[in-house]
Amino acid sequence: MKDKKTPQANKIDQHLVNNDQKVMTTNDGVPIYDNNNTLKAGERGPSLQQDHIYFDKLMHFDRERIPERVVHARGSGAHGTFEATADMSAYTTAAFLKKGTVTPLFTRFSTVAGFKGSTDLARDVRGFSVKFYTEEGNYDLVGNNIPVFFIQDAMNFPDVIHAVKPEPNNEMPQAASAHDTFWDFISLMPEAAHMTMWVMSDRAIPRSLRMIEGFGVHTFKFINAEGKATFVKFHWKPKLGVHAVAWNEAQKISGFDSDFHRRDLWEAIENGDFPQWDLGVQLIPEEDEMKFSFDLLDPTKIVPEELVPVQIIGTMTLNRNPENFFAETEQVAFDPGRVVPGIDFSDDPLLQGRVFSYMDTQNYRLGGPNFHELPINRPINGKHNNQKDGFARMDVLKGEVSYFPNSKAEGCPYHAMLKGETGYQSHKQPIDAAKVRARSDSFADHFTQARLFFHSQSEEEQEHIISALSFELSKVNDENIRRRELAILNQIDSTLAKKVGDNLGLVPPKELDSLTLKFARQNHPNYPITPKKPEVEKSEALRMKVEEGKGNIKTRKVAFLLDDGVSRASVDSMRMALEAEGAQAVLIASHVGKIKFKEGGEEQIQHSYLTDASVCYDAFYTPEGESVSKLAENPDYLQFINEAYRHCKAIAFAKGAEELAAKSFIKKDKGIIFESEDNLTSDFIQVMKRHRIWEREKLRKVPA
Ligand code: HDD
Repeated sequence: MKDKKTPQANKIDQHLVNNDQKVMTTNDGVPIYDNNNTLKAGERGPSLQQDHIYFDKLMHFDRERIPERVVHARGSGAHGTFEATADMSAYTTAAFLKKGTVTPLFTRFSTVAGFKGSTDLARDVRGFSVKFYTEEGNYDLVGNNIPVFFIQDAMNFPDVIHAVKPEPNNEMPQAASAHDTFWDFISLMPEAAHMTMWVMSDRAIPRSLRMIEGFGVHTFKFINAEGKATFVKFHWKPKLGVHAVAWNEAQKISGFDSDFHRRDLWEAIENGDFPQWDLGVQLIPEEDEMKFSFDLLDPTKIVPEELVPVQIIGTMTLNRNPENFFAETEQVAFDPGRVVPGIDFSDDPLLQGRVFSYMDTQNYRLGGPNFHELPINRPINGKHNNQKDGFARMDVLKGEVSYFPNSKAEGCPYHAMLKGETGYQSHKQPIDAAKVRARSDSFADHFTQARLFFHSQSEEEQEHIISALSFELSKVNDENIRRRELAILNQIDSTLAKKVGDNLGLVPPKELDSLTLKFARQNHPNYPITPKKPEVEKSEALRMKVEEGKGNIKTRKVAFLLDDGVSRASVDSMRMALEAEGAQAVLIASHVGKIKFKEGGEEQIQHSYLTDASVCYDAFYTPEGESVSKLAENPDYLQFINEAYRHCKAIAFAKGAEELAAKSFIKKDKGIIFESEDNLTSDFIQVMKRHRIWEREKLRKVPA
């Protein structure tokens, strides 16, 4: 499975360059004799202008960087496949959704605000883009891990991005929304209220890219063979569950390993632990368009799963890392406008605007109109048209004809209708309207679903949202902005607003700020408009918390904290139990290289207290042996377990190692496993399945 070559992989393989046993050449293939010295007039003399070998090398080097993506610059990608598992033919003609079809794909995950080299653990939305290389051309599903967006109309996109990116005068802060301009904008845009709740929730600090959901966000349309449309919402559901880290932990991971998510994805795929997501759809008949309390075209709204259930229609597996980051992950060009027959756009004004922006940005970022010819972007069924020339054209068009209609090439390439074949046909949606720049009042309910989200969270998740908002707004300098946002929070939930207000030393205003109202009334002159009664007031599907007895520990990283003299038996019994559940044991000692066991024998290890930190692991185990007395004197070890305790992780101690807990801030709770009191391996695994003991946070905070 690991090396399974899909048709897309074969396309890329044609361009792979293998330097094994090859002499180094210039870009024209001339063998290079000396790659160390420029051409000079004498050994100590000036360099000569005729050094074409040096110029060839530097000219290329000087042009190695291309503009990074204006948003979603930081990302990681992988190849994989999608297998359709349900019969969707009643709704769509899309060939890749025919039951049993396996389609190659490339997926790129990203953060939004940070630059290309910024930390993976920023509090931010995660991009979730999938390019399906279908038999009918490329289909791009360019979504996020949050099912709604900040704004309703594409016209505001540059504004929200300018507000969240580093401020233009001093280019600070990097990859962070905790600053004045972001909250200034958000507090003037009540339509952002719902997305704000999501982005302040644990969804914005995932444990792994393999543990995020994905959403198409907008309502799209499926079109069937009769030309009938059905509204559709897309969902990706990760097989590993949805999990987050703690905020204090996220900040520290950013220092210890700012590639944390990229590394996690890469290593999982290298190890053969292929991440998988089910693709789900919510289907809404066209006739039901106006049936809901919210507008289906409004990208700040979800369709609650209790109202329209998600049906699983296939599975994505990521099973191959890119050969070359730049050629594939950087040059891949996603575009929500790339749709295949059977899929069409709804009139969501954000989606409509996106259809222009992506093609435009790729033309700029990838240097012209031939970016489709880059190996990662090529459709597997080939492309045939009369488009030609332009910068970096790679295809060599044969013959004298580059126009249509023609007789000289027998009308080829012909358009499908000429031979009565099917091709892409847009949904024949009737339109009879006046041209206006305006917004429908059906988009004016900004708080009902923000409330739905907040009220659907567990108590711990709600506390995290309150802390996140308090953190962010504390970093805002302008008190008017803080107050304006508190007024918005007060419209969502008064306890939420009060708790955040207490942390800011402010009483939340009852009414929306006059400036917020002024801007809202530009879209809706009668704002605020009484909202319709929602169909659903709480949705289990919006929670991340893992229920007792559910979840799994596959691919979780467990740190074995030890030193020379550790008992091999104590290490191996736990290691076997964890590996049987698909988790990984990582041995950490005061030095890398060989560690010596109490029973004799050695093992080569890669990690030490110098190189690693507790924040990069899911759970902790201290085996017994002569190592225990060494760890008792090791402040790095104590830092490991104190921090693990603070971040609500499972921590286990073998019988002879339990005394170490007394040296730390740890107090026994159900996440602390003592071999003398608990069933060491099975209780440890059981606690890890719940991901975190979040309740510990409330009961006891410790310095770490
Ligand atoms: Fe966007 C990139 C997702 C609204 C304009 N967007 C980009 C990427 C993702 C999204 C995942 C990264 C693609 C990759 O991995 O290469 N964007 C979204 C979602 C949105 C959204 C889910 C709302 C539902 N975006 C949006 C709007 C506009 C853009 C309204 C402009 C009108 N987005 C862009 C862009 C980017 C982009 C400027 C930057 C790099 C790129 O396209 O390829 O065109």
